[in-house]
Amino acid sequence: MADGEQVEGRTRLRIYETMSKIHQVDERVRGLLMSGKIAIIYYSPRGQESIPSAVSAAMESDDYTVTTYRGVHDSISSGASLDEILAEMLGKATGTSKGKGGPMHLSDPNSGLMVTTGIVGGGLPIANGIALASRMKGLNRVTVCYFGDGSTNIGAFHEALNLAAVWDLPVVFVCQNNEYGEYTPRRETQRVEKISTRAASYGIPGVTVDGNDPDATYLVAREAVARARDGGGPTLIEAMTYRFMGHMFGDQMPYMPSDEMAARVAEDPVPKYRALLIAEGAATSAQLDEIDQRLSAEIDQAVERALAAPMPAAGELFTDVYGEVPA
Ligand SMILES: Cc1ncc(C[n+]2csc(CCOP(=O)(O)OP(=O)(O)O)c2C)c(N)n1
Ligand SMILES: [Mg+2]
Repeated sequence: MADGEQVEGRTRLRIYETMSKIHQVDERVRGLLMSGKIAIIYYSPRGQESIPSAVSAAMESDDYTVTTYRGVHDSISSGASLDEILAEMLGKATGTSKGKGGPMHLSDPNSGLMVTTGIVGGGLPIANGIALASRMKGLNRVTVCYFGDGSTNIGAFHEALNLAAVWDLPVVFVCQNNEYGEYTPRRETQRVEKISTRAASYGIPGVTVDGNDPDATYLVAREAVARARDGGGPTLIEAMTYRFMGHMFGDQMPYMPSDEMAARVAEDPVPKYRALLIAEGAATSAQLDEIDQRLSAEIDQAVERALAAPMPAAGELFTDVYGEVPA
């Protein structure tokens, strides 16, 4: 990345649009939960919108995404259909996996959203496999694998980084470091200051970036994606961020200091990026309002369709589960 390089206006608008979409979808989902209209397990990505919005702007549309239970932001960024994402979260027949996956298992291979896993650290070895398959098939697609800071204490993280390094796999490992794993602050489970330093153990580049700065994140991701595509192997990106809603919906967050939370919420990446784009003349406030309103209408319709969609029929229980339905 060239020092002081500016991100193109078009790319910045695309990033803003994805951030706004994630933000608004999250608000709708939490609204439905609070009103009791739906009852699902939900891990809000609120506060982390910027990371996949920026990273996906550096990807090609047929590149692959692997993510976790806290992954609705990553899924939206991957380009998967919002209708299908929402329907799957509600267990409906019109969802990405016809309602059999649920909120923790969103996958839509047609749009490159390959895996969402609830197994902490479980996505990394799978990302390696997808990257290897892409290379063997000569597809030249890059796999972006998102995971949390807590995942970097799991053996699979270390094994996957090592294997990706020795095989020069076209993977970009993106750690969304939100400073907490479930109900435990990171400093109680790791001695390393920066998770990116762990890349040195495997001989690959490791970069820490402010994940709530979309421009900086985009530039770092663009370099890592290009390196992976050109056969240069994997990169570990540590994108610094914060969770505004705790671990899962309903978390009262007693273990998160309120002054720490207040300071981070004051730096909310969504309004901050909006203000930056306006201040730098990259967009007018009317232009951004128009984007927000268009998305709002789209999301309302997608929510209505997901709510109205049918549940899977009982007779579908074994469809897509077994090659041959057991007697
Ligand atoms: C292998 C495994 N161990 C433990 C858990 C329980 N668990 C679920 S989420 C979580 C915290 C993970 O933290 P992090 O990787 O930082 O992701 P975040 O939730 O902050 O996005 C844990 C320990 C799990 N799902 N899988
Ligand atoms: Mg975390």
